Amino acid sequence: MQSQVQDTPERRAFYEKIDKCNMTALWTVMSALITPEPKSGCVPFLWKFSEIREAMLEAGKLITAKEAERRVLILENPGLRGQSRVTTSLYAGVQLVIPGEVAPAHRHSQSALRFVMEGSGAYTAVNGEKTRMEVGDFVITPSQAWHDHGNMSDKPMFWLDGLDIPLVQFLDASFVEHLGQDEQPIARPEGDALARYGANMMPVGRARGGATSPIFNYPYSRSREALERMRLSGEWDPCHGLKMRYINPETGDHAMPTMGTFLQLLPKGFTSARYRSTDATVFSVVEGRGRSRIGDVSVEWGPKDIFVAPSWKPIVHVTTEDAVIFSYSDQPVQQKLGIWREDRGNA
Ligand code: 1HN
Repeated sequence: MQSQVQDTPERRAFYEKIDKCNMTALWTVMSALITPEPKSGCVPFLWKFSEIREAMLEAGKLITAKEAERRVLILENPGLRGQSRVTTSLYAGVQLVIPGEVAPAHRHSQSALRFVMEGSGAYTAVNGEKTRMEVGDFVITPSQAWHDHGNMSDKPMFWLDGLDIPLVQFLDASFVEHLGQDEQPIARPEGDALARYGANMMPVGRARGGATSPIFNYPYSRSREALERMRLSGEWDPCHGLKMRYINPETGDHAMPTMGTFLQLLPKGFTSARYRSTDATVFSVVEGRGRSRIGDVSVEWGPKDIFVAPSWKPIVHVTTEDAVIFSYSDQPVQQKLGIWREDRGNA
């Protein structure tokens, strides 16, 4: 590290003088601005689903989804408390929709992802189309898309919400509107988007070309089947096992412009090669058990647990069962800015 610039009475007097003019000498802060490696308040942490679930059911007795607008408990990184952040750039929360409830229609500039943890058959409507959700489904609400949720099933539904809130906040680009009715008008039959864009084909005609994938529900049944097929080849990545990136079928780019989303299979008894990257990542376990060493912290995980790895902290996963893990990060943003870095060691 660069040595600290010497303080002298003359210099200190100068700093105080320019301070009154809203100026600061770069040489007094430079080493904090450009660090040799990422330096983050974000720390590794794991939330047990059993604890989340219990708190959520208690919240369910305290407030309706309608009054709350969204009944969500925010997962706050212990190193970033009070900021509604799970990582420096991203938000995570767990949402509960009880049978018979609706979360009213609104839209905002923040993009949102849902990853279903428990329940079956609750729906979300996005841009005039409804989709019923099952465990492991990855569902997208693009920036400025109207969305409302409802649960016509007979069981509570829990899902993980991932949003780019801190990123949008940083850019001072937040807008929200309320539709003024619980449910948005439905204009397309259920399954329309997946039929148009989810069959390795796309409609011929006027180009759509949005920043977000036109598919807004990537069903777990399909993604899981792909992973199971792939394992037959036995081609495991030393760092990631079998890791798939959700894509926008129109472009091959990430499914969402601000959040990269992934699903990976790690077989029983797998120890991953040490890996680090500059995109702090939120992991949501679907199946299986194991533990992960993140920097010098160890977390033990099972189904539905959620854990977070900060930027550039080395990660090693060890499984005791076949495991399937969903994850998201700000990787697409960093890649577009040309600053994303990964370190696979020698793997
Ligand atoms: C939001 O719109 C949802 O639509 C969930 O389900 C969580 C957190 C902050 C701001 C908006 C949703 C949210 C949110």
